[in-house]
Amino acid sequence: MPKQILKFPAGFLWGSATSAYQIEGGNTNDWSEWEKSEVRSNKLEKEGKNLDDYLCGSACKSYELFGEDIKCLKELNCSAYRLGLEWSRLEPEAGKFDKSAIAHYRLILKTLKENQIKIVLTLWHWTNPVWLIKQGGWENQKVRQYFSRYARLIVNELGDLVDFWVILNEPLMIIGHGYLDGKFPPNKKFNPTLFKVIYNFLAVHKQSYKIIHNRYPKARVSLAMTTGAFTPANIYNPLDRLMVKLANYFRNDWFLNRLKGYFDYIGVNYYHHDRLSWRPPFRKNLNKKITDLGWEIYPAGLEQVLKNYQKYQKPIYILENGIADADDKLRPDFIKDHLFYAHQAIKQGIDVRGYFYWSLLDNFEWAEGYWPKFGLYAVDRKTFKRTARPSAKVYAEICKNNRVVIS
Ligand code: IFM
Repeated sequence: MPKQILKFPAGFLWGSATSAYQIEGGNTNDWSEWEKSEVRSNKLEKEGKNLDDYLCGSACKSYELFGEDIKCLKELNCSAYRLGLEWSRLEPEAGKFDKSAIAHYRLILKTLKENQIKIVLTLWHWTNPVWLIKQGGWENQKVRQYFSRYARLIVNELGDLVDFWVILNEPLMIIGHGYLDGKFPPNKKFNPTLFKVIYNFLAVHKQSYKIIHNRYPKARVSLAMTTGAFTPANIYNPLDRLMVKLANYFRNDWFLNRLKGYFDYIGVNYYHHDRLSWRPPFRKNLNKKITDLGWEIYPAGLEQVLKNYQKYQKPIYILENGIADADDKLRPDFIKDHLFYAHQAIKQGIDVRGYFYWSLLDNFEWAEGYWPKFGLYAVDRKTFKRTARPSAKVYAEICKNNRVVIS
């Protein structure tokens, strides 16, 4: 292939993404409690796993070491950072907010601003205060009232520093893993309460959208969608093609359609591609190239997802895209190849305005623990020292020059 230089539009945001629980350390919430539960430890023991690798514990100590993280962002020439707040830290008891936690988050956000880094702030990225879980968590309608109280606090205390809001991160992942396959807390399998949870997610999103907009009418508010690209296993088979239509609708559109009028941009998280067949086992991936987690690498799927979202006529930000690749052998091309397809979308007039690599640091990958390495920076689990991987240099060049060189 001849060398290509892909210029991105002026003002395109280049960033990296993290979430509070996965990097902060020292949190107590539904996840930390589940990680320590007997059921969980027995299962891990049976599988011969080292329990410590599956306890979030100190994570990357980013609550204290946020200055180090900002140094990494500067080294990467990032113009934006997507980070999250930990609800359980801010409201450790129902209705009682921790002033020092608010002040601490304010300090983090102010330091980002002083470093000319735009802030994309996530209010909820899967973890919940224990007091909420004791009342039924997201299955209880009261979550609507509780989340509004939390959202109001954030708007009042931190809202002046936020550039982009993400109310909920990938709510449908919690439906899939929390209520269908049981991999994530509350570990329910094929449980019909998932419908209550979905409707509470929708209501919470709408309410929070209004709360933010009442105070900041020009705010840019959305959610991060867990998207998927689907292709038929046999393009000539109408049933395979029907499967693709259904999968695309339920994964990418159904939830968003219900929020029309309540998002100012679309937040895209893209990791997954599936070749679908109407016959069990339904998924027939070729898996020519896979990540350490076994996920098929399919950069063209990003263009497909972006094209699908054009119909909403809103700016699109790719809020997560990344790879578990401990050897860092695949990551440089992974990033460039995905950006190639993002650029293809832009060339066709799709309004893509930013890209955030997941993740800045190796962090706690939920039920998988610490072994998957998504970071542009490796984190030493004893000293917490951050070390740039070679791919960090590749990404830093892209961010600095606002272009990708494909050779
Ligand atoms: O680590 C997660 C993140 O919390 C949500 N999106 C997918 C990432 C990789 O699995």
